[in-house]
Amino acid sequence: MDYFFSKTLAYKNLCKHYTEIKDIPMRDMFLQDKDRFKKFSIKLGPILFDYSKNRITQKTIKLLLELADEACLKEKINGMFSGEIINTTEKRRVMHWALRSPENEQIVIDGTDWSKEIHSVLKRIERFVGDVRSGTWKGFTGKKITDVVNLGIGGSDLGPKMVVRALDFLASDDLKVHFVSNVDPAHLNKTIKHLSPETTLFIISSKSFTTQETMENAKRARTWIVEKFGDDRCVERHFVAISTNKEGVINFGIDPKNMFEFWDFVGGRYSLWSAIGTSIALSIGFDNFKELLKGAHMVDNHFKNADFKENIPVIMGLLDVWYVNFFGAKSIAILPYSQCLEEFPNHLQQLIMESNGKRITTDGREVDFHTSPVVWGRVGTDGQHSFYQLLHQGTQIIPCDFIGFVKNPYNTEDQHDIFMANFFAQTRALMQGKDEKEVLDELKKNSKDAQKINNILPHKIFPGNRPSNSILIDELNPFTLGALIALYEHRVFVQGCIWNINSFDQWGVELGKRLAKDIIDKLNKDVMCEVYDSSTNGLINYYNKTKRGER
Ligand code: G6Q
Repeated sequence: MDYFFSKTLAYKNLCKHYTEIKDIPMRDMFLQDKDRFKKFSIKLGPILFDYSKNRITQKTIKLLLELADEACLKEKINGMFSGEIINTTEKRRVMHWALRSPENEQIVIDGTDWSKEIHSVLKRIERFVGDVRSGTWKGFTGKKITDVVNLGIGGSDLGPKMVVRALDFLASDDLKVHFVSNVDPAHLNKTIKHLSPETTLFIISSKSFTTQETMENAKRARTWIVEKFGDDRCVERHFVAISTNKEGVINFGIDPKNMFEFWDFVGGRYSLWSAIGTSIALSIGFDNFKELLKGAHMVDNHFKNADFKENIPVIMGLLDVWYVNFFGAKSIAILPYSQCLEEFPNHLQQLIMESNGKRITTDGREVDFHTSPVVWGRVGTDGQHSFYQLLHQGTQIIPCDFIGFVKNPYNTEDQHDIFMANFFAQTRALMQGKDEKEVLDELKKNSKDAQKINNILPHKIFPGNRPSNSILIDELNPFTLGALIALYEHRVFVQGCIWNINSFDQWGVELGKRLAKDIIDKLNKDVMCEVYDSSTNGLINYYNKTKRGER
């Protein structure tokens, strides 16, 4: 199939449609159609997805769906769910969805029933989690584990950390879960400062078991533990590994019986559902972890089976394309109205940008259009007192996702109402804006001074017409969180299919990693470094000299 996004008929039609629609204010669209909310919202179990505050008409959706057809989106979805090797540059299947399939659903590929493999690891994790939480698993000196430290980075950190923080209200009081990712020694030091080696268990989470940051932290953690007990046998009681690399785990000195495996068809940023989620299960219990998987599975079924018009990830992904490629949006903001989802924007940054921040199509051509937007965000209402100014009156179009819950897990109803009133107010204010006449009327009520009014008038105008999605969920629990994450995963897939890029490799992180390995040999040397450009040489030489105490 010779598919190139910007050469499609649908692209042409959308360009034309964009010129028809670009100046129409959403406030007029709402006035003209009382059913707009009904027409542009989708309910999926406990999730309401309202996309009516977008710069779209029914024709826009029709044209975007034509684009999906031209991109063979349906076939591509089926391809992922039937285990095709769609990560072509790494020659891998993409099967994170399989990790959340129920035990009775067979997933047979090349003669292997992956459901069996996956559930057998899950059962081992269940036993392990039960043992640690109940105190059956003991540290080297026979004490119960009170602190778990997950050592991992990128996909082996961001997802589990986000979930653990989000569901903290379900966490056991007797077992604290910490995350150390950075190779900055401060990260590990600050974390273990108040911990006791006797009651601390480290989980080395690394798909490859070669990642510099994680391995350095793991080595240092090992020293901390071994020095305390003066006996190598303590490693067995204080370290477990999660990886696809059994040999690496054994070489580190961890008995494979203390290793939980996963597979190369699970990408790092899609791995929280695998053994990489062990820290989640330790924190909230295995039954709750299963609920997380169930929520994601519900969304997998929805994505696979729902008509595209009613398919939340499909609509989300197409709207991203609409704004990035036709309105020229450069970024999207993720705005959870939930303190519990504090880490959600960070997780999505990796999920979206590492997946689709690319410029070469799956058939090796360079794109002549933009791909992934920059993803950023922060919980409301903190963001309101920080960057919302730019969202309302800045010069860029920044589509926003508002995410909130009807019930607050901390049961403080009145305060939660105040919180959610802000959510609803912001989406309305962004859409509606405040035009010159409205501002003028308001100013005239308070002052008769025409000069003063004229001076302040332009500053008080809000152009409005700023798009947002609202995702309103009945309550935050493992099931709904699993579903929410999976919605975004599939949204990313939809974007990738339309742009025809491989959302599952990440070659862009390689160059810097390699260079760092090269540069480490140049540090702490007496000879001047001269092999790089003058800036890099200059920085290295300054660092070496200053470290030696020279000026
Ligand atoms: C995610 C990326 C990347 C990866 C980390 C950690 O999709 O591949 O963020 O998760 O580099 O890799 P390891 O798990 O192999 O240590």
